[in-house]
Formats: sequence, structure tokens, C-alpha cells
Amino acid sequence: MPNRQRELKGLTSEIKINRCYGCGVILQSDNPMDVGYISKDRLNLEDQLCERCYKLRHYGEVKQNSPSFGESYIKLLSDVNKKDALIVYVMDAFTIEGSILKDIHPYLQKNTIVVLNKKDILPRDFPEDKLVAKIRQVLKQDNVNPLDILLISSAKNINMDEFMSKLETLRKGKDVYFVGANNVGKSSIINKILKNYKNKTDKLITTSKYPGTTLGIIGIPLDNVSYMFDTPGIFNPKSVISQMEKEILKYIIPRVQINPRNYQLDDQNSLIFGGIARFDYVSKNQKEKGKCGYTIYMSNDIDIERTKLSKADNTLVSIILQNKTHPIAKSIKEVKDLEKHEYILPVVESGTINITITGLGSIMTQGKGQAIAVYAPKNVEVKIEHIDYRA
Ligand SMILES: Nc1nc2c(ncn2[C@@H]2O[C@H](COP(=O)(O)OP(=O)(O)OP(=O)(O)O)[C@@H](O)[C@H]2O)c(=O)[nH]1
Ligand SMILES: [Mg+2]
Repeated sequence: MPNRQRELKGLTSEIKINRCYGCGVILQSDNPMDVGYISKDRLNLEDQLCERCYKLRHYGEVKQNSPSFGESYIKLLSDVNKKDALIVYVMDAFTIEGSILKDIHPYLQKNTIVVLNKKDILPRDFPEDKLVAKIRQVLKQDNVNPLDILLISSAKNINMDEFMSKLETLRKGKDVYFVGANNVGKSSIINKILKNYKNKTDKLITTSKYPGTTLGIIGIPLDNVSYMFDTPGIFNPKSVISQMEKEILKYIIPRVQINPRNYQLDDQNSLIFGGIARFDYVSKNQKEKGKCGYTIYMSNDIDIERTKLSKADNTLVSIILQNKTHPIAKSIKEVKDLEKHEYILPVVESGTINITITGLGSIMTQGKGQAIAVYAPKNVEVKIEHIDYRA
């Protein structure tokens, strides 16, 4: 993408002239294979959609990836800091591990509000206050102390009024920038603001179930002197969402409320998640053998196959070959295509142990010193965490 992000004031007039209003990319009619393509006869009309946005909206088609965190993004964040604008750091309430972008934290030391979007996806009885406390703690380690942390759902219109009034108070008449990882719902939130509070439903920003939808910075007037800006989402390379092909992401990224799935496993048992990951319960601990409970929090569209550990390698191959599971990734045919992570879980008196496969979901259990293994797509981060709800 050409770097034409100069003066922010200049940017907004540039958008009016030759940027796609759907994704913010600069329009061009020279190369149909390049981003921002639009046919010549439409190029000079006002308020145009690039061909990619047009196809996304009408046929759900998508071609290329979004830009990653680079120099132009750093420049943008530095400018935002200089002009004391309000930053809305958007995260996906379910995929928190995939939403935390440590690279941008140095730029979020002031005037930042955190929004956890997609609240509607969280399972019933989810301890939301603990989630907020955990995020506050994680951010604090990087000296990020947000003015507020709000749980919302742009899709289901949950807490949008509260968010909007916070936004108005905290921005003090200044501009607002929405930043965050891919697919967390930045553009959807802005569209909701346009619909709810500006009564605008015509020129909405393009959103999609695929990451990498917004390609440039899009400025939308909030009043006569200030703007809110949508920005391209940043890829988190450690997330399943960045490692899997687009066709199966719509099954991996949850769209409706997660139904937790409970398993009482004997040791030497395995669970296979679609054709993309596997969990082995190897043994209980040095003193005991026997059953152990595991709860899986993943998109309801991911099939779970239970099998004996001794058969798990072959089962993975056969369910993929025979198309007996869902979703199946092109790059994964056998266990060798996955990366193995082995752990002895800690013994804990209270709380639970969460085993998170970034971008895919988590496996929750009591910490009893079990030996376990997780097979995840290559380069995807796996994390073990003790969560104590009494703390
Ligand atoms: N369930 C649910 N889905 C949501 C919510 N908000 C957005 N989505 C969905 O999440 C997907 C991504 O939304 P976008 O608004 O395109 O996300 P984005 O952060 O702008 O993505 P990029 O432009 O790629 O960075 C779409 O399928 C949305 O419909 C929500 O509150 N709940
Ligand atoms: Mg977007």
C-alpha cells in the first residue's frame, strides 16, 4: 500500500476525493490485481467503493491480506499521541490472547480506553468482571492504564449507549482513533455509532467475517471540528487467525454464543479439534491415575473427536482424509504438520487452569499436576494460566 498518510487534516480531504469509503484504500484504475482497483469510468465519481469492497459486500469474496504493523502505523500512533486524541483500543472479548498487541502498547500510555467487543459470544455465566480485571493487570505490566475498560457488543447493541457517552466525555472535543487486531470489530462499532447516533445508514464501512478488511485510515466527522478514524487491523502472527486460510476462518471465529463442551477424560485420551489441533490427557500425576474433567471453549462450529491417545495420530489422518471432521485446513494432513507443546500442569488449591490456543479457544481444567500435550498449528502460541476467581 502506498504510504500517503501525511497530515491527518490532509488525509480526510484525500478520503473524500480518491479513497474507497468502505476500506480506506487509495483508489486506482491501473492494475486490477492491486489493492484499490476500480474501473476507469468510475474512478472520478465521488464516494466510490473499490472492487474488493464491492465484491465483499455483494458476494462475500475476498482476495488479499491486510497490512501488518509497520512504520506507517508507528507514525500514525505517534501523531495521535502528539495531538492528544482519544484512542479506543478494541479487543475481541473471547479471543483476548489474540487481541493483545504488545507492539502498540508504548503508544497507549495516555488517553486510551479499552473496549472488549463481541460480549454476546461469551458463554453464559462468564465471569466478566474477572476478565476486565485480568486485562487491566496485563496492560499495567506495559504501563498502559486505560481510562476505562468496557464490555460491549456492536452486533447486539449491548452497552453502546454507555460506550458512546464515555467516548463523548473522555475525548474532550478531540479526534478518536479506533485501533486493534484484525477482526475484533472496529469497523462494526463505528458503523453502529453511525446508525445509532448519526442516523446514517448509507455509506457504511465494509466489515466482513475475514480479517484484513479495512486497508486504510477512514475519517468520519463526529462534529464540525473533530473526526473518528477507523484503522486497518493489525495481524497477530501468533494467532490461529493469521495462520489458517480464509475459507475456514468463518468456522474458527465464533459468531454466536459459545456453548462450553465438557469431557470427563480417562488418562491416555485425546480430543481432536476439527483438523486443526489436538489435546492429549497423558496422565493424572505421579500418585494417581484416572479421570479428569476438561471444558472446551471454542467456536460451536469446530467438531471435537474423542479418541484413545494410542490411536490419535491415525484418527487425525483418517478423519481429515474421509472428510469426517470440520473445519479442515489445507496445510494440515497429519500430526507432523502441527507443533507439539508438552506441559505438566501446576497443582492448585483453588481456581482453574486455562490452556489457551491463541485465536482458537481454551481448555479449562482443575490443576492437579496432569501431564498434557497440545498440538497446535505451527507458530501459534499456546499458553498455560492459573485463574483464581477468589483473587
Ligand atoms: N458476534 C459478534 N460479531 C461481531 C461483533 N462486532 C463485529 N462482529 C463481527 O466480527 C467480524 C469482523 O468485524 P469488522 O468490523 O470487519 O472487524 P475489524 O476489526 O474492522 O476488522 P479489520 O478491518 O480486518 O481490522 C464481522 O463478521 C462482524 O460481523 C459483535 O459484537 N458480536
Ligand atoms: Mg475494519
